[in-house]
Amino acid sequence: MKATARANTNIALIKYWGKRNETLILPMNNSLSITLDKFYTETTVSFEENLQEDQFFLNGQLASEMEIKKITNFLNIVRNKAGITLKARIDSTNHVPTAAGFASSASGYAALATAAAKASGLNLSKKELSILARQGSGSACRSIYGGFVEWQKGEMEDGSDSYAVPIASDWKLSIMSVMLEQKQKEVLSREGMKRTVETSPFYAGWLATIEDDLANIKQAITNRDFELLGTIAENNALKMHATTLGANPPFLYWQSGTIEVMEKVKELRISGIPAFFTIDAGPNVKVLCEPQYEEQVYQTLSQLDAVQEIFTCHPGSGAILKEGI
Ligand code: 2P0
Repeated sequence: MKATARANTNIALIKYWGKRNETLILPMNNSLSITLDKFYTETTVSFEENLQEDQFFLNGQLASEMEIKKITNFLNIVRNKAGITLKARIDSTNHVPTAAGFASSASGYAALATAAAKASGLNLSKKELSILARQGSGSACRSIYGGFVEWQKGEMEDGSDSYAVPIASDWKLSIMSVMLEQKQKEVLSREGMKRTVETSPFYAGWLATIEDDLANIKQAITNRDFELLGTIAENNALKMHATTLGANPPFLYWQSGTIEVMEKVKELRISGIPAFFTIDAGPNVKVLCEPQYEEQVYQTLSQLDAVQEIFTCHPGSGAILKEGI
């Protein structure tokens, strides 16, 4: 009863921001992401007879009690489904630079769901795996698939229609993760989105624009219209961050370096290089461009003092069980 899986991180172009059900992790809005090729989590799950409790080792270290509790809650969903009571040993390795601002919870829970389902004897479809991964961390449901992926929020109260679906496309965009010096501790995305839903008067405005953003960005993907894709993604990210300023207490994920990178991206556009930014729940900036401009974008952004490192990524594959299992 042992299995190993690998899942990549993803970056949202239309952001998931806000839950309508915190226990089942059901979102207020659809989101759309690209699964990346470079950063991933690899996880082995082994259900064993002689264990009294679940054990969770992250990067070779025994995880904190809080992390183990979260994992146990998640494994209880798997155990209930599989009709087993065995405790598990989990070994997880994050190949995600911790400060790069890529959510390792997305790759983490996508890999855990895939490995735990297999190890428990369940034979789940991709859709079922996406529903399962979602219950660990919302963005993880998108990492089950590769390339462009949409998380459909669904309408049902039990979450049975809230899962990710792949969007057929082999468009090879470049996603550059621009890493800045981490200055202060952020409001965790889970807390940040909750506070925004509950207190920000701008939240309704955010929700009102999602449908159009989604329709337009899907059109852009179909037509390989990079200008349109970038414009929608940049605008969507700015709207998400605007909601945080209206929250009570207010918060902002940006630092001065964040704005410097945003300005530089605009300068690149003025100089004729199509590049657009998106930002998640942290100060780092992800810059989108087409592969032929990668080098110029990299060189230009590297010159900024605030920039520590730039990781260039491309669309990658969905979660997989490792061979031999
Ligand atoms: C996203 N983020 O769509 C958005 C944009 C952050 C900003 O998904 O509470 O770690 O575990 O469901 O998935 C980060 O949120 O949150 C996230 P939970 P998650 O990528």
